[in-house]
Amino acid sequence: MSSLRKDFLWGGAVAAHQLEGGWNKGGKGVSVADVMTVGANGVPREITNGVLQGKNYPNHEGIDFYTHYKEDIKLFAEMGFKCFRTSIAWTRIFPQGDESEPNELGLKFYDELFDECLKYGIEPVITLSHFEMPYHLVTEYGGWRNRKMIDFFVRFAEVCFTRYKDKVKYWMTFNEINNQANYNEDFAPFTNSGIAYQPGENREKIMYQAAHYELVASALAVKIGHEINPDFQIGCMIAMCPIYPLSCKPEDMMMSVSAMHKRYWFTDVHVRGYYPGYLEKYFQRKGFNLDITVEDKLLLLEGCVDYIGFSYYMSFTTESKSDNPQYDYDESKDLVRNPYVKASDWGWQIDPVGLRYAMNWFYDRYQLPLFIVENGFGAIDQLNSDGTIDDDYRIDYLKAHIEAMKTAVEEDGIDLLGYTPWGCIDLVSAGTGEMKKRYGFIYVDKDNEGQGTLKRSKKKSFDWYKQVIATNGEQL
Ligand code: BGP
Repeated sequence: MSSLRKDFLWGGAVAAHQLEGGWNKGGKGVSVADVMTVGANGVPREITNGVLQGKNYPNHEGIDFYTHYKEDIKLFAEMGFKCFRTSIAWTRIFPQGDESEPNELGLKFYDELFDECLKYGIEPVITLSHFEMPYHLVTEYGGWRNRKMIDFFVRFAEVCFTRYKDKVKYWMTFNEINNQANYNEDFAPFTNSGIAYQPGENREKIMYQAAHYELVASALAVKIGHEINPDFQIGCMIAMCPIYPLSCKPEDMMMSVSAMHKRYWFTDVHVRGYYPGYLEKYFQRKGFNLDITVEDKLLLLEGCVDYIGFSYYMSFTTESKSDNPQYDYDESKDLVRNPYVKASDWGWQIDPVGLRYAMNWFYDRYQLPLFIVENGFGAIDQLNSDGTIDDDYRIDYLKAHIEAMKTAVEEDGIDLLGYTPWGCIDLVSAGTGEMKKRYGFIYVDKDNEGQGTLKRSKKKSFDWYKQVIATNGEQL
């Protein structure tokens, strides 16, 4: 007998801008993702000035899910998916972001997509904002550094909730909202917040302000969503990389506590509806006078999330430094290599035990149902001479993580809604913009230069995952 719920939501996860393609079809506007270059060979991705330069933008075609979605969902159904996590491209619904009326063609696309899922009994699990805000909102308003964004986002959320209220039950507001905690990296904050930092600006303060507006927008969306359909389950989406102390030295332990605060305070606000004391003290210490009104605070309390969606790929490790007595953790310089775990080709530390740890951390702190909405192994797949792919490394990674997840349910009593491995079909990488970092059970014939037939084929992991779902996780 499986320890997992009978209605456990096995499935897979993707995001609109990483697979749909059709970047200018059906009245779609230009999103932030549409103007980001490829970051091959460790070169960071860049936001251009919006001048579009052909093949520098692999997501423009993606894997053309926009026209292949029926074929792809049929393959997901064959694996036995109970749910499918994707996002709604904001720019399909509001091409510029600030229009008063939505784009009917965009709305229709998702109607058809969700109907196609439901035809097979696959429940759509929907992220509203997954790294793809309208580019116009960046150039015209400065992205989330501007309070006006709250209205634009909430309007978008309301239109989606109203239109799909009978087709979608599980929602998430902002993908990996806490990735911007690393404000020194241009990529992460930009995609989450649409902020292009100017030289000499206090990035940290801007990040906290932008995050506050996002959290208010999220809370307002949750509140409105529950009014539109009380059965909605609306969650947050947190990028969870637990941050261990490098040693049992008390100072290292404190550094880890502080690092967890810095990276996961977003969850405190989403779940509890108010700012944690440690962050208020931090703002005071730093002299950050943020625009946080009494009305905002009330809204935060009224829009607490129903569950915690999170991604888990790896764990981090940190250590204390003698010149940092207040443990002011900065993600861009305070991470160290964990000597006990191996890493992927992209340096992501592989740590299945960390998933169990993370689940316990969330559940002890919040007692809300959890949903693992991303987990997976990005690798360069090699084709055999007959075109097949033996991705045993992917199976090994997923198997170890599913085992850890099951232990957390079985032995630690954690309430887990589902598991949707990332990139269930090959797609464009968010971190690099490339095709070669693949996660899928389904291979898509397209290379880094954008060449290929887009033909879909099953990898070895396809049948493996099918059997995992069929046995509700018993046969791994
Ligand atoms: C998460 C994002 C996804 C996805 C995944 C893998 O951070 O939510 O969009 O891309 O990571 O990352 P990458 O594509 O860089 O391998």
